[in-house]
Amino acid sequence: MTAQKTESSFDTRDDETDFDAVVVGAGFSGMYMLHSLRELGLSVRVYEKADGVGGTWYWNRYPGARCDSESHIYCYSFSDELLENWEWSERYPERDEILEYLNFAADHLDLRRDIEFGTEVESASFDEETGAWDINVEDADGEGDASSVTSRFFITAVGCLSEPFVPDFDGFGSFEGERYHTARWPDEPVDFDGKDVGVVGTGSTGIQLIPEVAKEAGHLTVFQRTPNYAVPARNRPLEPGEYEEIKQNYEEIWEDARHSWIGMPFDYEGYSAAGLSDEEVREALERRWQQGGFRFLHSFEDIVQNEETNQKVTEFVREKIREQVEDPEVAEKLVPKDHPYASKRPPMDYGGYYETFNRDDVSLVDVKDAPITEITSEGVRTTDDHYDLDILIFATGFDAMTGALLEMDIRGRDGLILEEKWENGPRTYLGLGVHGFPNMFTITGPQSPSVLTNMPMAIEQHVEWITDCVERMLEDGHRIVEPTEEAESGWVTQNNTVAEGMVFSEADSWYRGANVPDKPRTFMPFPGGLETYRLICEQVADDDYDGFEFAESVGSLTV
Ligand code: NA7
Repeated sequence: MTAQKTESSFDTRDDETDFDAVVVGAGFSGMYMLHSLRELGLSVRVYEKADGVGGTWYWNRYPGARCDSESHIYCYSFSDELLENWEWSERYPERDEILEYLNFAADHLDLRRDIEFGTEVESASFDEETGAWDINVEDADGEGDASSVTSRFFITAVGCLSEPFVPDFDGFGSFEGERYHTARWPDEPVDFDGKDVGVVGTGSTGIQLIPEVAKEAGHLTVFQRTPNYAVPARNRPLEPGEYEEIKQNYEEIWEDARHSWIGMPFDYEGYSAAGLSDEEVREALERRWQQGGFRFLHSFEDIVQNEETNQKVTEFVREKIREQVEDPEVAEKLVPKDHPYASKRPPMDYGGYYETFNRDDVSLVDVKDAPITEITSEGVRTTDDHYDLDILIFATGFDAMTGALLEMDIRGRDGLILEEKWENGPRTYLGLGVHGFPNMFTITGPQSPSVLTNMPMAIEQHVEWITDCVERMLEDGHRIVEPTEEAESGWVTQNNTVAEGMVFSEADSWYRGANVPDKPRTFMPFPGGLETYRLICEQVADDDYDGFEFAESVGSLTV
């Protein structure tokens, strides 16, 4: 691997570093970060573990994989050219189409020349003497030589759901059939025809996958620990002319999305269900249920803050689940009772998820009552029974938000190890930077809105904020930027306090690190909404980057 520094229009002072910025990851965020910094005149190198762009959408190629954000808002808004030259085919974009879109964007913006594919960042450490990051990279397949480069800025664009989580079941490796994790699905189609298939996990992924597998499998056994509240997505092809109309209104659509709660330009049915009659609530919810997808979450504005509203919505969804399942016993197993609606990430139903359990060739096994004790050579054993399987699929999610960051050995000033600093949970300022780690930015990092939003909106806001900050540094001749400890502590406290008052604290979710044993329990995304967050970030920048310290060298930081 060779490092080449291209000419920068700014005096970056240290022609000694190989790059002005190293970005880790070539999904939505890494691609836009590369483009933005290059526009600024910086030399940028992106390292990407996969053999192509796409991030999440490169890896998640399981049957039924689709984005829950509507396609017309699941794309970059920053480039009119990209918007004009692309057309989505369905209301929700299917995985292959998103990957095609990202490849189109990479070509259009001529990004590939600065991306090194099949290359994994192993470690990154900040060198106080040079004021630069030393970054060690390796071929992702473990073959080939390791090498290292230096860079002034180290920017993580690793995504929030990138590190697959597989429970540590006894006998895990002994299964002699085919075994898959949804986020590491093979390129070639898996043949389910006539096979006994088992799926562990009924989160958003399982709910997308299960109806698809059921169509082909000889018999499907679903191992469910916690039932979920799936709302119909109501996917459909976009009508002729529909996309043209969207294009004409894009300015307004983006404006609404940017200044919204979750990065989606949808109106609410009403402010609160509290105080409304049961009939009024029901009518409002029914309208939203028919619209489907995240529009349902927009039924009432206080849905995650107000217990009364939330209870009404929760009850409504429970009833809807019961209506779709013929066998009342199965229906009761599918109705969540231990957490309220939206306390976990609300999944979407694309293919008749609940009706799938009306099929004779699908069975539901409750592994909360009778947990999985072992994976055997022939299938899955629970405390109650053994299930013979030809194919076993883990739809068991991710070590979310921190997993991919901590996969790298990141060390800041004084050899501070990020994993040790985050021993009791992530600590960031605005989810953008970490005290002790100068010139490091974390796109959609913990304690930013990220997974609670339509991701491209959160990503664009972060990339643009980082770009402005870097530009300001270059203009003013600053070499180092780092959040202060005080600002970081304040932000962590604010994040936790806001979350405590919301419905999120009532579920053991991956938002809180609860799905991974021994992971610290702390609410990781910023729960206050994208618009509030955006205003805070703008205010910070307007106040001379309040909470960040700029310096000419590490030695002149006051920390
Ligand atoms: P999730 O939402 O974390 O779902 C994982 C599922 O796997 C969930 O049903 C878990 O049950 C189940 N699971 C995990 N460990 C076990 C064990 N040990 N036994 C049985 N079942 C288990 O991941 P997804 O991939 O579906 O979705 C992640 C996000 O990707 C999604 O929210 C979107 O934002 C996109 P549990 O609920 O923990 O009882």
